[in-house]
Amino acid sequence: MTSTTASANAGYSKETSTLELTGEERTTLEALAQRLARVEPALVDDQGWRTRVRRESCRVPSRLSSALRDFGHDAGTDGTLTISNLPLSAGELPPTPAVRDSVERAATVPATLAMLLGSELGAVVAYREEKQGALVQNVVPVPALAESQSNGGSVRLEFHTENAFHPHRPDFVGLLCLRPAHEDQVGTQVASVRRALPLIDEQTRAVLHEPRFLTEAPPSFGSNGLSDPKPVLDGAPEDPDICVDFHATSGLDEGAEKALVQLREALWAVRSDVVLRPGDMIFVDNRLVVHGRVAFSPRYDGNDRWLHRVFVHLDHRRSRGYRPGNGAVLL
Ligand SMILES: O=C(O)CCC(=O)C(=O)O
Ligand SMILES: [Fe+2]
Repeated sequence: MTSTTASANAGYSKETSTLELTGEERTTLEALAQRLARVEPALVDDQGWRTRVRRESCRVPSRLSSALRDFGHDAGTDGTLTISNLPLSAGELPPTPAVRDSVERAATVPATLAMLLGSELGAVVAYREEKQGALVQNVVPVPALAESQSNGGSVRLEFHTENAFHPHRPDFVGLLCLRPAHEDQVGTQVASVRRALPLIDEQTRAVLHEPRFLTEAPPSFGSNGLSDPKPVLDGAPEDPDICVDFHATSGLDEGAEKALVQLREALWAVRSDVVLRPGDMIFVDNRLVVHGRVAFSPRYDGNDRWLHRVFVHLDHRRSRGYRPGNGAVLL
């Protein structure tokens, strides 16, 4: 299902994409994922297994492959692609993990699906200092992290570009829902700079394009603090990329701080809440869209919200200097 929305005339695709698999497509994809999940050693982070998945990702149903290719070429006004009716059976899931740095190393059917879709879009990568460098990560509430600005938290998660401090941040972030939240309404929040830009005045846009902003790296990345000064908007003035983390980015001067406040207000005004249900996977273009999450109340009873997350790069070669041994894990 593809719906068309109005947008500023900046020459980019105006499509907002959602794709619901038919019963037949779901069955085809299920057979493919089940077959790959049995390929030895059936470990997501094993290079041989990943190569096999990448080679076979072209076998996903053709409408899905086309949607991913179109999205990778130009993510549209909203910069997201949501695929629904993926073959997941919530009944067969183990309890939701509730520990820090939880990851999925085994090639389960859901992990295989996340890898298949991510591989059809580009190169699935991870970061060594984050979630043990695992390619498929669990987004689950963790008691010790409840108040933190991390995906293990349950307070409101501020809008952010994923790994905004990193020179090779992901091009896309994929979130596959395995189990919904208790209230069934915890929303991932997304806001596209393509929608927000018309709400920002010319002068403020110019400030956002200047290298007057610092973004803090998490201590786990071995940083001694801050990035070099960078712009928050970059590229074509009428259709820029965005890179900002409203928890970690600050302006170097009062004008830059004010511009950040305006940017956040504009993004807030155009945000949408996406309530993921089991079998939904959203891909967010991390160059156009900031994401966050509303606050929620986990119970830590094994039935909490559970997502798998993958990161995708469009050009694997570009990050080679950050990938020891030419693997999939960046420093
Ligand atoms: O929980 C969510 O919906 C999003 C969390 C998040 O920002 C992430 O996992 O990168
Ligand atoms: Fe995130």
